Amino acid sequence: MITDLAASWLTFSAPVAAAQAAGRPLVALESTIIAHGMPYPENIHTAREVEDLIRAAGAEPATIALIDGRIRIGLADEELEMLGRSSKVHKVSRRDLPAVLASGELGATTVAGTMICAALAGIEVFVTGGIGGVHRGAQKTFDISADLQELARTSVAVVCAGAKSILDIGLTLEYLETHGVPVLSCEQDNFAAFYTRDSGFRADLRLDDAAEQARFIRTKWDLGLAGGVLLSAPVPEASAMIAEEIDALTRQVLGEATTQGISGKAVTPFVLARLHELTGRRSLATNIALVKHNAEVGARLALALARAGRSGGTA
Ligand code: PSU
Ligand code: MN
Repeated sequence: MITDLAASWLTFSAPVAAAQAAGRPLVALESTIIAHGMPYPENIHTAREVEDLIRAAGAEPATIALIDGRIRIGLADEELEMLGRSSKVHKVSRRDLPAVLASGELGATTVAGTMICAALAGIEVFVTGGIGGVHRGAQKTFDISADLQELARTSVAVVCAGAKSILDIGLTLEYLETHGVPVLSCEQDNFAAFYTRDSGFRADLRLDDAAEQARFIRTKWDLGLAGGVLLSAPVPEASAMIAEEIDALTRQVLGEATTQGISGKAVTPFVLARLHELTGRRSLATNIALVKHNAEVGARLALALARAGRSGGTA
């Protein structure tokens, strides 16, 4: 349950507040993908297109960021623009939230950061591109995204196109299993691989229909099993990259990161930017396509959850 004290840090945009008051379904969106995941101006265009897709599907988008010492739920166009243009935006995960809020500086929320804020705001569905995960070589570096811990503890359904293939997907799924995070898939049996459709690993359960997904999620939370649910949707076929190509480039770029001493929270933005560069922006086009597709899947899920009611047995 959200405390009044926590709620006092939130500011809702007028459209989000109106949708919430009317009981219309909401879909949370992250801002790290805008500030650190894509170059300007594609980041802003994509953010707007994703919001429009969610509205067209009958839900209200709520892009989340930290601005002027407030957790902002729903952003105005100028604020999206500011996040997309500024080079001084913090990447905010669980660890960073208090410091960036207290400083009043600009913060873009990661999957973990956005899940925390969405849960505080009472939003059940969150759409992203790909989640963070266990990095390749984590046996040595201990680099495991805080996104995974957040999925274990915070009750938000996260729609993603799998985990970025820059990660160790097998270990990421092991970690999620250990922490009791259900991994659902739609449109295919296997967990998606971000730039490509097939990670080679099966999801726990395939549920294509949004009503079925909603019933699963309600059941989990009705039982008091706190924590997230991951829903994997593959990038549309026409926009997918060729696995061999992206894998080879990924290995190259991860090598560059090591040589240049890039570590911690800088790794993911570095790798994404280098891949965009090396593929002549084809990886960027794929990234945009998969986020837009996730927005449609997430909006359908938010509608189904709203139809199923907040709690109480069968849908
Ligand atoms: N997915 C994208 N682009 C991104 C990210 C995910 O398509 O930029 C971001 C998310 O915000 C995710 C973060 O939470 O990368 C993971 O960073 P790290 O590996 O440092 O935890
Ligand atoms: Mn990391």
